[in-house]
Amino acid sequence: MNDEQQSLLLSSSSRFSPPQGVKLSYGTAGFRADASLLPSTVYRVGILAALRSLKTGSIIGLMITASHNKVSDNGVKIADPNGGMLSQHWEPFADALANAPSPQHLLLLINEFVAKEGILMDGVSQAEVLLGRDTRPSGDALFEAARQGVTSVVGAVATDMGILTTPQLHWMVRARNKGMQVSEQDYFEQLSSSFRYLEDLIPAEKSKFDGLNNKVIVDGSNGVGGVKLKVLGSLLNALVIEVRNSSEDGGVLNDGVGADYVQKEKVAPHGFGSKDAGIRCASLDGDADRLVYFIVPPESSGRIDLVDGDKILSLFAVFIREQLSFLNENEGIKNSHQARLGVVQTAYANGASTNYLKQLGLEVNFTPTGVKYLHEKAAEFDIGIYFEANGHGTVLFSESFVGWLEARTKEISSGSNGSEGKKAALRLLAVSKLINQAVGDALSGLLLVEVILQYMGWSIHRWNELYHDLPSRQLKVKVADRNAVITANAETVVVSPPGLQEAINAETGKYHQGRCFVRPSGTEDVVRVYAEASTQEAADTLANSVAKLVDQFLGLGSS
Ligand code: G16
Repeated sequence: MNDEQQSLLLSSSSRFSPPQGVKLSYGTAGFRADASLLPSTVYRVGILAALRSLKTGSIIGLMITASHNKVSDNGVKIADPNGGMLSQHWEPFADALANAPSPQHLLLLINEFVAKEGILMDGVSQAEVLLGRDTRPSGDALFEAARQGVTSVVGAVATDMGILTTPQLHWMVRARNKGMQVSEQDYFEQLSSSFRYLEDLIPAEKSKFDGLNNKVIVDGSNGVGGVKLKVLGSLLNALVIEVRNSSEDGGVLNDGVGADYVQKEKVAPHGFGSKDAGIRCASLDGDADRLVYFIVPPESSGRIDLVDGDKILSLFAVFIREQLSFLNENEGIKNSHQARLGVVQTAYANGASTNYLKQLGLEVNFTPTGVKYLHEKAAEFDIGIYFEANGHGTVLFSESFVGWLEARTKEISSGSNGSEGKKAALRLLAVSKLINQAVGDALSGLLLVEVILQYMGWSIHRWNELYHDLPSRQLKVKVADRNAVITANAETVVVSPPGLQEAINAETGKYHQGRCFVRPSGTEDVVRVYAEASTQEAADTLANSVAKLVDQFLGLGSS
């Protein structure tokens, strides 16, 4: 690092002092904390993003959001060159940077890291970081911190992409690194045109898309997703998307609204009630990377029937499996290819969903919570579908399989245009363009759900009947140090503190179909408890008993 670079880093970092007495960690999805604690962290992540761009020779994304967290929180995460999450290999460096106590320590860390990674900070190499932020009021000031972080690396440029959903930024990073010049309009164009194309491929006799069925009402969590969904909806023909709780409506972000609230509490978000009975309803989270559906019953109890990420995964799996079988049955297609279809879930997946997927003959894999883990596993298949129960997920197509599909559609372009095999290949190709391949995206996920329901001629009730969820309950427990909980086996077993897992086992054993696990959250300062059992009462009691155990072993004495 030359003198000019050193003095630039020293002078800019002295403007962003780290908060005292706080240890920050990159966590499940980047750094998250009360926004007032974050300027120095966001500034330093700006430096990291610029270094990552120098190292990879590619464009990097930096998103300022705390997604489902309360509005006073904010956060920052990195999108890697392929649009996915930051390489886990760089997370320890991110942690060290965020917690460096002084500009001198920061400089030392950067010097060591660039030497180890062979990063050229010669002022000649160019770097570019795309910056996005959601609608949180703290976003503007943190954006400025990020911009100063990026530009304190000589040769690095920060490009303001404006207010975006998290998946839009990931999509743009991926597309830019594939050599495309992309704007937000291109994102909307790609999603809406693939959706319309898929609609055109629905056999006339299958579509029952009329009356109430052409409408979906979406809770935007008072965040960025609602506004973007309105734009997307205006580009569609038959589907009517009514958005409520958009950030323009004056409500508080994630407060009594949003996918996290709806999925965890299993109640209707603000603004929804028995008047909506019978209509498909959906909910996005604060930065629109999660999607769940729900049904409001006719009586106004506030309770809903939740159609969660597991059911979205199941719907996608049924559809894709059917298309693959058409492809394989089609005699016009040469070089028949047994595509490997795999699904990925976490321990939060309802046991009934896992049984259902296995009965379909699918390979079901489990990873720890966190899109970074699920995505990596799903990428091992020709088509990998991953979803967390909380509604975060997508479908990945391998490049070789997309190439194979493209070749097949050309091969059979003459003579058998209308064959189901060709249509299946065209449908799968359109799905690969509609669904966000970079990361889970509530907007593209919603369009895929909608077009598959049209294709199947299914109501949300029919979809919800694919299987019946086992009753479940999730709780949060405040503890002195959540990182004292260490888990193994995709977070299903506690290995520390000693004795806690045995106590959980003894409690779980009392319940028919009982299943329970605990894990430290990577986005909130809590330990999460998940319990499942044959009745709701039993699931609630099991969750409460285990929350008390967590409190006994680790707690503050107040579960
Ligand atoms: C993030 C991650 C998800 C994870 C969720 C909750 O979602 O991207 O993979 O499920 O946090 O994580 P935890 O239980 O560790 O707090 P989001 O939508 O908040 O970005």
